[in-house]
Amino acid sequence: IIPGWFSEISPMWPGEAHSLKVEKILFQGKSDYQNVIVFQSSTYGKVLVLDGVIQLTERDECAYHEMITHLPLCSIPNPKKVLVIGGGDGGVLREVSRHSSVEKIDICEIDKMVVDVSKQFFPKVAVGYDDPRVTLHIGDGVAFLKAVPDPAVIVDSSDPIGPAQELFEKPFFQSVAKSLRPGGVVCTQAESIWLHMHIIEDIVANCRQIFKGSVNYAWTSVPTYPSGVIGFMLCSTEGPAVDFKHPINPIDADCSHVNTKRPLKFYNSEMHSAAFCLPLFAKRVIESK
Ligand code: AAT
Repeated sequence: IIPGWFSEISPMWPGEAHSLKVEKILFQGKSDYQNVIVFQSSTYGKVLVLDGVIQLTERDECAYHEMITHLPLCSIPNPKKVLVIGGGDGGVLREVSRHSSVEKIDICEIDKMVVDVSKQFFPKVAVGYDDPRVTLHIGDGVAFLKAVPDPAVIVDSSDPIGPAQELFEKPFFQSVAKSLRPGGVVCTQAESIWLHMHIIEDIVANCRQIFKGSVNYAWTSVPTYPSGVIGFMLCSTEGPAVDFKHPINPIDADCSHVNTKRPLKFYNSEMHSAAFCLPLFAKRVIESK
C-alpha cells in the first residue's frame, strides 16, 4: 500500500490492485451495510468507494451509466416503466430520464447512505433524482422486484461479495423474468471478461434457461473498474422479439428536453452495436452455454 494513494484490493481480483492518488478524503462513514468513502483524486475527480471497491468516479461514470441504461432502453420501442435496482448514486436515473416515453421510474437501493452521499458530493450524478417520474424505495432489491409489475429492469449492483450477492443468483433472475412483460428487457451489471469468466459463465447459463427471448452479453471500457472493462447481461422474455445488437429506439445526443443538464458523452448507436462484439476467448465460453 502506497501512502497517499487508494488501492482497490479484493479477493475478486487477486494479485492486482488499481491505484488512484488521493488529494483529500471528503467523507468516511459506516452504514448498516458497508463502509462508505468519498475522496478527491488527482486525475479522476471525486471517487465513491463502498467496502474498498470503486463504484464511480466523476471522470468515467458516463461510460458505465450511459451503457447500462441505453443498451436496454434503446433496444425496445417505447419503454414506459423502469425499475432500477441498486444505483443509489442516481447515475442510471439521470440516463433513464433522457427517455421521453418513460412514465414511471422506481429505484430500490439498499443503502440510504449512498443516496445521501451522492446528493452531497456528486450533484451531476444525483441530478437523476430531480426527475418527477422517480420514486425512491430504500430496501433490498430482491424483495422489491415483486412489487413492480411489467417494468424494464436495470440492475446497477455492486459486486457479488456483500449485499449484492443474491442479485447474481438464479432465483433472482427467475423473479426478474416473472416480473417482465412479454418482450420486456433486463440489463444487469455482469463483471469483467478478463477477471470473472466463471461468474459470467454461470449467469449466462442461468439466463439461457430462464429467459425465453434473447440472451446477450455486452461490455464496455470503464478505466477505474477492475481490469478497465465491465460487462452487462441483457435478456428479454418471450413475446415481441428484441434484437439487442441493433438499437431501434435511438436517443438524441443532446436530449435537450430533459433535466440531465448535460449531453451524452459516451453512448451512440455504433457503441451500442459494438458492445456485443466479443473477443474469441469470451465468445467461445458465452456461446457454448
Ligand atoms: N452506479 C455505479 C455504482 C454501482 S452502485 C451499486 C449499488 O448497489 C450500491 O449503491 C449498493 O448499495 C447497491 N446494492 C447492493 N446490493 C443491493 C441490493 N441487494 N438491493 C439494492 N441495492 C443494492 C455499481 C458498481 C459496480 C462495481 C464494479 N466493480
